[in-house]
Amino acid sequence: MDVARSTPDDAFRADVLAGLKAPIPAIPARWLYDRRGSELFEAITRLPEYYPTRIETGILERHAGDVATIPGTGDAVIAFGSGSSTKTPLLLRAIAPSAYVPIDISGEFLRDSAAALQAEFPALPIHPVEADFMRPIRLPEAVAKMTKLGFFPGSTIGNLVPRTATDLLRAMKDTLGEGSYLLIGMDRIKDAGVLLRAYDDAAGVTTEFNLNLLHRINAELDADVPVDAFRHRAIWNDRMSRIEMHLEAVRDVSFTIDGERFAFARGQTIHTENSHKFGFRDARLLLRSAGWAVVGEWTDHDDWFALILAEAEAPRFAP
Ligand code: AVI
Repeated sequence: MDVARSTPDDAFRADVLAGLKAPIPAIPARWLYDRRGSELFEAITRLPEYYPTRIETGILERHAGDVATIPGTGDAVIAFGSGSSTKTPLLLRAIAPSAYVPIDISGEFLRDSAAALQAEFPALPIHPVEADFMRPIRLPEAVAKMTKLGFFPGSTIGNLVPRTATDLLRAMKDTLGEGSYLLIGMDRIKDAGVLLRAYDDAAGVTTEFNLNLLHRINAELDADVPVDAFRHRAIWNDRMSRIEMHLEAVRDVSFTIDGERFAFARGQTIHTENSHKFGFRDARLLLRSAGWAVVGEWTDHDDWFALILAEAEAPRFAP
């Protein structure tokens, strides 16, 4: 018997078609990260204008040892995402955990990065979990009784709107359990010029990253989007405290995707990503709204980026 199954392709098609028909056209940012998109994002992290990776790595170099001194942050490190090849080793070296659990929805990334880490830490038990961490996850039996430190660097939390960010932080709390800790990177609100340069670099790598979404639509869906009819735009939305990435039509344009016709007038945009930035209190309020109490915070000398340690609070009666 044939069983109807929805594939990632179906989800991509459905998101693109629905997103382009929406009153404010938008495509979920996760579709930016195919193989080429992930390579381009890696290239972005090395750009001179893109400060978050460099600064967060510096904070970890200076302060991972401070995290290790807090009791209960020692037994198992649970990484949400495959882990970064520089940041994760810095944390593992400082914490010296008894186990490491990377969680990622992409089995391929997970296996590659786990193998690379195993080579660097041959004695460390690594238990990769292929799963979507937006939902609570049952962790491997081997770490069930261990104290847990979740790790979510990169200010990836900023790519979610606050309502979804709260859902994710709650799911992380359910996954890790009461009394566990979360070490999370959050990018600060700062001068708009600095932010705009970080998301619209002189070498044009972020332009290529954004336009790659249109190439992906043409390659994977039955589509004929003229990529040269769009340009990358980064906007600082002060009211929402976020950088927005858009693809803006540079002329009137029409195209077909999967047999459906779309028309964009010159100047109309497709919203492709948000990157929220957080003031000192914003970060704490977001974490608190999901049951995480901040117990430590480390920043760089310009206060451009924060690495925050939070503890999963037990529910309590409140007035
Ligand atoms: C993955 N994420 C944290 C990046 C950011 O800064 O929001 C994605 C990115 N988009 C353009 N440049 C970087």
